[in-house]
Amino acid sequence: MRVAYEIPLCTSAPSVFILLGTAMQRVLIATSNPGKLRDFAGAASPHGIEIASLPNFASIPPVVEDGETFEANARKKAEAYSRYAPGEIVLADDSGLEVDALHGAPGVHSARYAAEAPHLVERNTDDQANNARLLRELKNVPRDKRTGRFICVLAAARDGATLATFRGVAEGRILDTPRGVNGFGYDPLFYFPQITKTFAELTAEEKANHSHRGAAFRQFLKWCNQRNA
Ligand code: ITT
Repeated sequence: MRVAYEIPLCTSAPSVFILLGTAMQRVLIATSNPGKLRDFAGAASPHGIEIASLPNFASIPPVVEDGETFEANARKKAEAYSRYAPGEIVLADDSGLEVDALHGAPGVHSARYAAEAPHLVERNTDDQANNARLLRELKNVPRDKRTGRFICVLAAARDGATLATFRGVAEGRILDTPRGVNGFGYDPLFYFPQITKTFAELTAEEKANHSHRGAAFRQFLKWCNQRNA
């Protein structure tokens, strides 16, 4: 007989189960980006944790991401979406690429960088167009000046209130031609010197070991453990 009973991963999170002594835990993520879901799954799997999309996410009205910081947008998303899963801890991230030679752009506008006025539009532009704009903007910038970083701010909220936020950073360099077919967004242009590969040349599990999102997710897990200690 399989017996399932709940243990608190995060206080009162009812989606954590022990099945026949094997910890199987589930974390709810609110995102419209399948690439982010894959990244979270890659970060969670070594810990025996399952990532689940917020139920009926596609039918929930999207949050307008008009904050000036990653943190403001991450909190806004997590708070709004957590109202659709009463009593559950819901995670949402806001993330993007900051390029030094572009004074931090595309930054919080990373998902809409190909738009003429990225700060004025609400809809995301597609990854290829965003990458093409990035390459255009960096056309005359030499290799040693193409430094930048991915940033991910992950917010955990319950019933419309943020409980905590976690920030992860990955430092790298922007190539002048794409490399690799995995990942999403700017991954094919983001070269990570530590492993001499772009993020698009990594599996989801490998990316999680080095990425901004993996780092933020590990901080979330640590926070959960501390709350339960
Ligand atoms: P949700 O808001 O629904 O989660 P989104 O794609 O709109 O999905 P963001 O507003 O946080 O998410 O925008 C993040 C953008 O930054 C994303 O669309 C990519 O262009 C870029 N980005 C963030 N993390 C990335 C990563 O790990 N690899 C490549 N590009 C990334």
